[in-house]
Amino acid sequence: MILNIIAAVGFLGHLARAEPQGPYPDDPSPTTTTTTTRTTTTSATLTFTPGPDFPTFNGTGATMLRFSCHQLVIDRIDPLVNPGSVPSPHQHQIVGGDAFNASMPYTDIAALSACTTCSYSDDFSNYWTSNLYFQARNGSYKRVPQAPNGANAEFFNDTFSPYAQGGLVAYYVSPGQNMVTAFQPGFRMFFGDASLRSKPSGPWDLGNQTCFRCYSGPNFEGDVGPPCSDPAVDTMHLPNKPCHMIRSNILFPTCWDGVNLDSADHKSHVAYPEEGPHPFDLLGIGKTCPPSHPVKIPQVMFEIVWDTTGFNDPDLWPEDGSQPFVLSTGDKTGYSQHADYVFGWKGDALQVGMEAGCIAANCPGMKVQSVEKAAECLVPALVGEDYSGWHSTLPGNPPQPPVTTSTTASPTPTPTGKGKGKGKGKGKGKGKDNS
Ligand SMILES: *[C@@H]1O[C@H](CO)[C@@H](O)[C@H](O)[C@H]1NC(C)=O
Ligand SMILES: *[C@@H]1O[C@H](CO)[C@@H](O)[C@H](O)[C@H]1NC(C)=O
Ligand SMILES: *[C@@H]1O[C@H](CO)[C@@H](O)[C@H](O)[C@H]1NC(C)=O
Ligand SMILES: *[C@@H]1O[C@H](CO)[C@@H](O)[C@H](O)[C@H]1NC(C)=O
Ligand SMILES: CC(=O)N[C@H]1CO[C@H](CO)[C@@H](O)[C@@H]1O
Repeated sequence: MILNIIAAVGFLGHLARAEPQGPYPDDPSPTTTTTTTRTTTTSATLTFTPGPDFPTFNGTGATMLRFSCHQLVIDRIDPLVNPGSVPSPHQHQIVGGDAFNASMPYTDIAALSACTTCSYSDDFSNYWTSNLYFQARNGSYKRVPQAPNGANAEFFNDTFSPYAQGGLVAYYVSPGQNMVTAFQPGFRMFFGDASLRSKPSGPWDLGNQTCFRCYSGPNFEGDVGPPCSDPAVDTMHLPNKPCHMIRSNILFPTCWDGVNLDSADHKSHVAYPEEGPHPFDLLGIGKTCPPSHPVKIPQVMFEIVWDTTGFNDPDLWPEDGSQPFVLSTGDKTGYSQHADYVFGWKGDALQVGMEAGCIAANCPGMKVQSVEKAAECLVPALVGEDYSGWHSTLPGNPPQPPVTTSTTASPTPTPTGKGKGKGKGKGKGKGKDNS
């Protein structure tokens, strides 16, 4: 069964490349009792039950909620790392409930929200990440548009993701029934370090927790396996060659101390399993949570796709052979990619979802809304910078760490500059791609 599931994950990638169509869940008359077996290139087999309502990994009870959240706002605030700062040091793209604000109380966010941009309409959480910019040879920056992640939409019975504007795809994984505990109201966590400019040194290699995938062609070509699993297409740094699109995947730790909704660094109340960070393989969340963090929580992953096709003219790329993309942190390496999570599912909706035994965007017992409805949910930008067209600096001209910075000692971004930092050399820390 384990092999079957691993193969299944790879198999999802094959679906995007127009494999012969099978009895997928939205076929008009699914054969409810037929088990479909497919052979993959790994020579393991995939066994899934196509109907009647949703795809499952047969017999395992594993759940993978996979759903999109449309853009809520793009703004330079960060209620987790820089609460109350308007503006915060760098720009984010934000999705989820409309209770999002420059600071957010440790209460039930769902109760404060009137709407959400997520397709699971009981999810009023807020999720945010940095944006990607292109830097032209003359030094000017332009934001790289996001692309909807329509890959495998049929398999997931997902009528939302292919039409979402901006935002991200969120994943919540449980390896089986009653195996994870949903987050509590007020819970929040952070992954990454906005000041990193080189591969982090630390107890774990985080290469299977954050990566960029370089698609080799249209229609998600090159999507050959689970995120951060294939060194041929996945790198922890920004790809050093032109890609059709670039996808960023960021995974959160899967163990919680069971007590604290947050911690000073927004990280130490959660932890990795004793055997190390669990890759995204649908097998779940790791075998053994450490005694300090005994509670298994769902494995949460964010996925963002940027359409870089408009920026791949070699004449526009830097003459020194480096790559031209830069995160809104001011980082050309990609190592500063980070993700912010503020839990806000209504009532027990997330726990119900984690027991659904379902791998889809429409799991049983869970409320969904249309992408049109989700798009109506907006919050005003508090800083309100113009981020369209060309700009001589990134929003906030984020202060750059020294070129040699390579540390995990300081887990939170160091800037407290509240948008100052004008006149800092933005040329620092760039140059060739690390690898
Ligand atoms: C697919 O999703 C729609 C909602 O978008 C739902 O009404 C329908 O029942 C789902 N179909 C299957 C086969 O799961
Ligand atoms: C955001 O916070 C400010 C200051 O506390 C408050 O006045 C405002 O109503 C909040 N907005 C939302 C949408 O909660
Ligand atoms: C910088 O280069 C870009 C891309 O060639 C161009 O569109 C933009 O107008 C230039 N900006 C300035 C200030 O020259
Ligand atoms: C993921 O990373 C952890 C920590 O380095 C490692 O123990 C584990 O083997 C990795 N998993 C895979 C599938 O590479
Ligand atoms: C091995 C196993 O669990 N098989 C199950 C696959 O799914 C069908 C339909 O739900 C069940 O009837 C089988 O028992």
